Amino acid sequence: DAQNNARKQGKLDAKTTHEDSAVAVKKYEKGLDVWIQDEALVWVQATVVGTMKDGRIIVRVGPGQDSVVWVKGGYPQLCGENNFVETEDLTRLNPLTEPAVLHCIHERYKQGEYYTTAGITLVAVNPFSTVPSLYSLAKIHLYSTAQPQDVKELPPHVFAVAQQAFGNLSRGLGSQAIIVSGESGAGKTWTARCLMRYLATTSAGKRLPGQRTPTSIVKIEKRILDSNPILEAFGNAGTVRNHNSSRFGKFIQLQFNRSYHLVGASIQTYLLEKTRVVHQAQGERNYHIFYQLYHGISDEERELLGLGGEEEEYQFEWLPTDESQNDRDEDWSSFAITRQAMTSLGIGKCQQQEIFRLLSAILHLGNIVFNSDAHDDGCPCTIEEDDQRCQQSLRVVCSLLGVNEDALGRCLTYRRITAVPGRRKSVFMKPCKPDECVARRDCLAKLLYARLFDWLVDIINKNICGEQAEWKTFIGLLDVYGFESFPENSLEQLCINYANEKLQQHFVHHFLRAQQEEYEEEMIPWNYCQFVDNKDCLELIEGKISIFALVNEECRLNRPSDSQQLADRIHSTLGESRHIFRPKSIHGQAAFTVHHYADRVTYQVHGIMEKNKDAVPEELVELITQSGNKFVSSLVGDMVVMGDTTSKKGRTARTVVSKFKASLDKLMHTLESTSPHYIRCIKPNVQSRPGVFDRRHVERQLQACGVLETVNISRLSYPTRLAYPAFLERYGIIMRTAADQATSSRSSVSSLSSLSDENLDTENMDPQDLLRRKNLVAGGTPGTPGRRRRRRTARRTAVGIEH
Ligand code: AOV
Ligand code: MG
Repeated sequence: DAQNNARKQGKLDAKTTHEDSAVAVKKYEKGLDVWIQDEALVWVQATVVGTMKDGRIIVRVGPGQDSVVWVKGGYPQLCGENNFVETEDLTRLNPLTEPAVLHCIHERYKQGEYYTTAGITLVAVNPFSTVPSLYSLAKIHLYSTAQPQDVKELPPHVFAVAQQAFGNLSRGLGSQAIIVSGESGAGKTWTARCLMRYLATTSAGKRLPGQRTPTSIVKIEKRILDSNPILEAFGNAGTVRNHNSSRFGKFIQLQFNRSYHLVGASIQTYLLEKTRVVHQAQGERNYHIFYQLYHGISDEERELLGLGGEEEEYQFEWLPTDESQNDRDEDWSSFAITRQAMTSLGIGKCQQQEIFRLLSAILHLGNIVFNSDAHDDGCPCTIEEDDQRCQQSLRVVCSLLGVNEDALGRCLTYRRITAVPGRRKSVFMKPCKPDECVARRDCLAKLLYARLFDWLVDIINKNICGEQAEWKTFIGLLDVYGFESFPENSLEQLCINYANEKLQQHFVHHFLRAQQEEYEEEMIPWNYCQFVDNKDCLELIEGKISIFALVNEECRLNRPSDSQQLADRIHSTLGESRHIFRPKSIHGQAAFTVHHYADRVTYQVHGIMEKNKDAVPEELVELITQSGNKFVSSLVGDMVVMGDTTSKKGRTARTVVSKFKASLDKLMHTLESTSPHYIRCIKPNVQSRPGVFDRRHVERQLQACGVLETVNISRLSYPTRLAYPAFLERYGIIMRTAADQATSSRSSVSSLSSLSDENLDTENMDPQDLLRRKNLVAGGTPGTPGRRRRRRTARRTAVGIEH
């Protein structure tokens, strides 16, 4: 399997594979413990009974080792001797293999150990239950008071990562970044919150004895922490995967002054999922804030906002209730927290009312429906007059938004067409079809909500940002959506997966650099240039001639979108790349499959161009700009409309992918200036239940978040590291004479690692033990490429055993 993977990635040539398989078959001697693949458990332990001439291996599996299996293909991997529960760092597994990694995380999970280190990464498994001792004050104290050199020795924990970052910062090592990734519901936001709380609390505590934390610092800490409930109320929603799913990406910079006090912060957000405001899939909810407002508002306010009186309650199309996720009391108490946080962040009572009015207007917009029969008769579409709820909502929307009923009606049911026949420009209004009216209504709601969200982020930033002169360094916390692959994938998934490719590239570079430095320090020759990163895949997505470029060009041409034509252009222009191909399963459909580092994902072209243009009709923007409500009109004040791409002010409206790429480039640039730390969050089961560990699901995530890829890269170099004395203690028994062991540990190890069968002291050993030791010394994992290409090399403090 490892060979197949490596070959796919071009890391292994056919010759090496052939040589390795011959060696591999020879090595499966009787009695050896191995991992074999299993449908449900991914890998199970088995014992070799014998090998067949045709290369098949006979193994025994099962609790009593009672069932015998012939293993074809996919060579079993050696088990080695590991204490999985006590292995706090996956890279210390011996040998370091994919099954061992999965098994180790599982065994630790069973014992309530949710954190495990993987070299420079922390793997965090979501317990899906509150474990008070995990985040107690005592724990905070334990990590925050540890000496910098001792933090690494403490059990793996998010606090350890935070403390290392803070320790580096306060030792003058410059800005730091903690990159949290993982799939939806894996615990990224929870982890980011934990990190923020830890850093805010402990950095304020960093003062001389007897000195009090200045009030200004306490205030800024509170404000920074208060940004969380606001962003989560407006940017999180209940989905089928996570009842508190963040529908935007977030990078927070915690800013520190010369004395390493937290003096401010800034927040950058990425790609809010606007569609959710107007469309909620089965079993999903709209943004939390709508429910909080609906259930949390007082009766007097309820009437003022047009949300119904004490007795009557409006039903809103865009406020679906899902019984499993509905909790009025929680909405009520969360609303109090959101309001309190807004006040703390300088959003006064009046502004809060404006926000609530806007939210109510958006909800009412969803109840506006159109008279579809009219259009069939050749008459223009109108807002439904016979529907009482619709008419009432129309009045409420107009009153709350400060716009005229006729003007709104006209905007939603007519579109402006600018024609330039010859040299004369003429403008006329064309009645819209019912589905176009609905699209314009939805567009208005999305525009208002997205602008409100940006406005909130701006206000928060203004209130938490430290004076530029005051702060010197920062710790960045990145909480972005993890890799996504659904049955249907569109522009959102392409952007999300592109972001993950970028972060993976950043990780691989950092990881390889760290390895290179370590090898240099140990004077071990190792050339990391032979490892390919995901540059080609990134080039395919964002390069000069790329998917993004082709999609943008198609949008610029401003012609009716033709998905098939774009799909064909993508294939004919980029087909040379080994990262793109035509999907087999949905033949004939306009789609393309990208081979990402984590998995292959098929993207449907239909809808990509519209989403990329994200066009807002000028008429809608004008309507809002002319609103009698200053707050509402200010939201779109500086907007550039994607029409014929140039606004009056000469600025060009940019497409979604261009904006996203630019913001990501900026983020990568910022990350480059920091020392990164990585936390990979793992969701142990899809049902979000405590105590359930679905090995296949976890394996898939380890693959997607790059942990297994890291293991593979490690295996291609020196996956097993032992200090000389530990090596001798373990394998010294196979030295022929005691004199051999009496020399320096380094030279003993050197001669020991070049032993052959003839000079092994086999008579005094248990044959099983001898077999295991020989296999471990000679190269634990069969079938791993590169084993013979490199010399065995001893390290100054440890040995690197090539596999
Ligand atoms: P996400 O941020 O990774 O998903 P969250 O951080 O929202 O996931 O976590 C999902 C849920 O898991 C939380 O609401 C908690 O109930 C629970 N949880 C996570 N970590 C812990 C923990 N350490 N201890 C206890 N419970 C935890 V998404 O934003 O959907 O990509 O989009
Ligand atoms: Mg989240």
